[in-house]
Amino acid sequence: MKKNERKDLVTNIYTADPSAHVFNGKIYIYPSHDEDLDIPEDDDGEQYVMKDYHILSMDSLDSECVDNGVALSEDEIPWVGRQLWAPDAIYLNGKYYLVFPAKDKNEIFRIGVAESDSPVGPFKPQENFIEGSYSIDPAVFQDDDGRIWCYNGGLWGGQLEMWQSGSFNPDERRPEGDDKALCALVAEFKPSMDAYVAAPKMITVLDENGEPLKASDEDRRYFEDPWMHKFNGKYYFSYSTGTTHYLCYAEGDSPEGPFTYKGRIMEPVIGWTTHHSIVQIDGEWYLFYHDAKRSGGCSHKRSVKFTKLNIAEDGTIETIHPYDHE
Ligand code: FUB
Repeated sequence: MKKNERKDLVTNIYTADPSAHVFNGKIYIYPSHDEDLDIPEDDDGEQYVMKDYHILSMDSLDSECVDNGVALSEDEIPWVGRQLWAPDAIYLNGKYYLVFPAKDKNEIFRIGVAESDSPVGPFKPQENFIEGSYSIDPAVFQDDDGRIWCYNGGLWGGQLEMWQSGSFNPDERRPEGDDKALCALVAEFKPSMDAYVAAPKMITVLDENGEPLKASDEDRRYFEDPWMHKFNGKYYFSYSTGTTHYLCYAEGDSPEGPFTYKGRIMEPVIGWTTHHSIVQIDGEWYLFYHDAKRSGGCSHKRSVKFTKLNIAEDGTIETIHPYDHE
């Protein structure tokens, strides 16, 4: 195992939702910053009070992880009300873009973008959120043809159910039973990273019979935390099942899907949420994730870590049991 493998990468603050990337040969991790506050938990995620972003970096997986300090805070973003949740980042044409969700001043989750000349910020936010964006957990993927896709969406506190009619309705019913499960949204970013090309569309995960997963299929259906990686020309969409706490993946032939369910990437971690990213470093694949072990299981005081991911030639991912080395 690598020196830092499956260990908390930093302990000076709580961090969650790690989106890892390699820029110029160095590893950068774009996490949420969990506040060390005692707040009762609820299904709307009121306990996830995050006010700023800190970018983490490592020269290699064996190096110490550095907290580069505040890169962007909520009071610097004109459109934001509160709750800076799980971000991602992308490097394009000499600029680093931080893509993040937050509630606007009307308490509606939107996706925003901020830019910097440095991978660790400080990031300068755009004046407004991305028009047509909603819900949480953006993951940005640039395909080999240069097109930039944004996956995002989360149930419950992530508000995805509230948009089923096409506009925001906080009283919308949650799909249940044999209803088709909701899934992540996908939208293409313009290369300027200040607008979508078209309105987001909902992707579909199919079962082994080619049928869309149902809302009752909580072991397999999407809840939050989308990610995309490409392997041997296929697209692998991975996500958290939320209520059942698995990281799962599905395979497809296009970045917009549909995807067919393939299996589990990781069994549940300590804490309610599970959230990840998948990145290739020096020819090997790694899973970045978080757990709440250090805080004794407090779901909103999490710590990011990584572990090796074994992917077979046909794209099959070996399931990780997060504590089997202990
Ligand atoms: O960190 C706040 C929320 O918790 C994220 O947006 C979800 O993915 C879950 O990890």
